[in-house]
Amino acid sequence: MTTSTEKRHTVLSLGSNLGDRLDNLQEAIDALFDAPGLDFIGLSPVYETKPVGGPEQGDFLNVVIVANSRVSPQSLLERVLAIEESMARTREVRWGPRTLDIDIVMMGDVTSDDPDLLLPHPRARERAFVLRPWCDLEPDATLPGQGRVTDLLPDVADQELRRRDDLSVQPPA
Ligand code: PH2
Ligand code: MG
Ligand code: MG
Repeated sequence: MTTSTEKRHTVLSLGSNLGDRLDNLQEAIDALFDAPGLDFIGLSPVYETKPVGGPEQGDFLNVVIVANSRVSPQSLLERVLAIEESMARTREVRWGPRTLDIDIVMMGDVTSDDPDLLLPHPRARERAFVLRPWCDLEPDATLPGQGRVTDLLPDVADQELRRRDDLSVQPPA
């Protein structure tokens, strides 16, 4: 499916609604770029967002990261799962509360129908907590196969979220 040297424009969505949410996001950002193969491009503002789907639960903090990936989708997925695990994420309830969730939204032109790694992410277009911060970071972004992010935003306008300019996470050290 991939070679390891090609660079792919990669978009990640991070969310937390348990524990110290901002700290969780920062820890994940630092861990993601700890190993070689992922080159940081940019980080969105922090958004506080009402939970979409799942049981009754607290509000999330969400951010979007853009990077160049020189690792394969499978290898990036392994990195993501290892970070989620190291941060003691529990996965008991689908779409339930979590200390940290990292979703790979897209990786260049990669398409994957592996159920463990669907690419581009099939629900990204339905989620304001992905589209809104992504659009702040990359106003001209396109979700492959779905169109421009600015054009997808009106469809999720009913989802409650607010930009928290009083909160910030730092680019990876
Ligand atoms: N993640 C989910 C389900 N629902 N809602 C918000 N606001 N933010 C999330 O990150 C989120 C969600 C599943 O990963
Ligand atoms: Mg998710
Ligand atoms: Mg996930």
